[in-house]
Amino acid sequence: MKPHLYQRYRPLLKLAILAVFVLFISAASFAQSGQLLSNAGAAPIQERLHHIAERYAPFIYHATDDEGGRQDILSNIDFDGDLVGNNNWENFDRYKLNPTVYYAVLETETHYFLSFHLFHPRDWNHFTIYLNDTHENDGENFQVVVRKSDERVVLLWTQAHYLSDVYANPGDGIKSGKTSLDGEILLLDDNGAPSDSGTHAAVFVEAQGHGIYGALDGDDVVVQPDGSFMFDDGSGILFRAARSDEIVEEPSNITSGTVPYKLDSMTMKLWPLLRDGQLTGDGKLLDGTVTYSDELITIDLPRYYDANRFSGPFGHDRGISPFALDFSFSKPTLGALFFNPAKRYPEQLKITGEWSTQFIQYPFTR
Ligand SMILES: [Ca+2]
Ligand SMILES: [Ca+2]
Ligand SMILES: [Ca+2]
Ligand SMILES: [Ca+2]
Repeated sequence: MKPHLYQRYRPLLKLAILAVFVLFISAASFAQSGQLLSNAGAAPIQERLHHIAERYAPFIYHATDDEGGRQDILSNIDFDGDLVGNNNWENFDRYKLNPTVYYAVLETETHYFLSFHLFHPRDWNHFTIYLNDTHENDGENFQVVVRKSDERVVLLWTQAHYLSDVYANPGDGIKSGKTSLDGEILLLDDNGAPSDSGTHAAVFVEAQGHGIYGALDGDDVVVQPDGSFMFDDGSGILFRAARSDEIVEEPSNITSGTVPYKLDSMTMKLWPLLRDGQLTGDGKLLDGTVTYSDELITIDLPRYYDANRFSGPFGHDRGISPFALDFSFSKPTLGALFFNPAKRYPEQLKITGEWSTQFIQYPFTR
């Protein structure tokens, strides 16, 4: 009796299933194993006070999701080679990221104000319910204030999901006012060890949603006296400014370790484009304009990154723009902490001691 067809061809069928399986696995590993295109971003630019940004460059303790953690790596805003926002969710899977911290420094007679911006191509989670809980492009900001007379970091302001927190240490002349202080600042020396005279403020960044907080706010990260550190959820990376001979590139280990970042000037790279109207609108990098105006500047201020991925009823444009710094996220003061922090802080906090409101070489002029 002839064997049943199935019996007869079973070895062949097995072979075919095996071949399909092998193809599938190799396709999956092809996609995952570094077949990404090189990072296509432009080289960083330095501004006049770059040395101040280096001296006070923050230590960023960034929690990472141990499964989708590549989405928690700091990126440059033009990783895919353009300053277009609405292709970034898609291009995230195509290009390598380049850990970058954007900065802008303002100077008065008495203080330096250092604005920092962190960017990720995706604000994400494992199961979106499309209520703007995930979105294309993610930006969050923070700011460090340095007293020039004793070169001390006296204030840290951080942004998380359109809200913000303020931190200052006792004895530095900054107390709660209309806005209450949320805690103290963890200061680190150049090696990342806690030190009262350290010049590097430490911040914590959440996985997935990427909100920023002072490192002492909660138990998310613990930094030991020797500079070693541990994340409460286990998985996370310390990003710190690159030293002179270090290469900056996307890390292969996304769950632990220390990764260098490069500093790139917003004042040099983004401000001229914003000023000239080339940065804002559908199809550009940023969108969602409101007007910010004070005695120094009147500007159409973009609140968000531009995007086109459906993410919920509040619209596609969600990630916070690098210029949208203030105690709240509403008009007309949004932008005040970026363009006029020397005026804005005394409106919200009690500040004693020297405090000039006159900027030196104010760069945001037309
Ligand atoms: Ca892009
Ligand atoms: Ca898109
Ligand atoms: Ca976010
Ligand atoms: Ca838009």
